[in-house]
Amino acid sequence: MALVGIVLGSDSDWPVMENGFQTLKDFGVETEVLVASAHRTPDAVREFAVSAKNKGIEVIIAAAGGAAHLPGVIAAHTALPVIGVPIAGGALKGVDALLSIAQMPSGVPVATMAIDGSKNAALYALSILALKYQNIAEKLEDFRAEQSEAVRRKNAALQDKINSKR
Ligand code: RP5
Repeated sequence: MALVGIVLGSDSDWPVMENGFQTLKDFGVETEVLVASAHRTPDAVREFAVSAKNKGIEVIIAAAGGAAHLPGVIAAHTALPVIGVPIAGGALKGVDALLSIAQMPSGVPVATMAIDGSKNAALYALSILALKYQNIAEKLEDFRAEQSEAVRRKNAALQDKINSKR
C-alpha cells in the first residue's frame, strides 16, 4: 500500500522527481505516482486529493513548474501534509513556481522545498512518516550518520591534500 503520493503537473517533471521517488524506494516506502495538472486536469487533481487518505496515503508530494498551483490545490482538498516542489523551467527558471508554492494564503499550508528539491521532499516525507514508523526513523538516523561520515571523510582528504603541499 502506497504511503506517499507523488503528483506531477506534467510528465516533463519526472526527470527531476525521479530522484525523490528513488529515495523513497531506497527507504522501502511504496509510492503512488500520478500526472495530473491543476489547470489542465483539475478534476483528476481533486479526485486524487479527496480520495488519498482513504487509500492509505499519509503524505503528498506535489511538483509543478510555472504558475504552480498544484500543491496548493491539493492542500485545499485534503488535510494530509502536502510538500511542494517548484520545478525549474520557462523564462523565470522556477522562481515563479517557488513563489507560487510558498505564498499560500493563511489557513492552507504547503511545505515548500527548494527549486528542483526532489530529494529533500522525499526526506521530509520520510521525517513525517518516521513519527509513526520506527523502522523509517531508524533508517533516517542511519542515513544522517552516513552523510555526516561522508563529510568527515571529505574534510580529512582535503586536509591531507593541503598539508601535503606545505
Ligand atoms: C507545469 O508546467 C508542469 O508542472 C511543468 O513543470 C510545466 C511544463 O509542462 P509541460 O508543458 O511540459 O507539460 O504545469
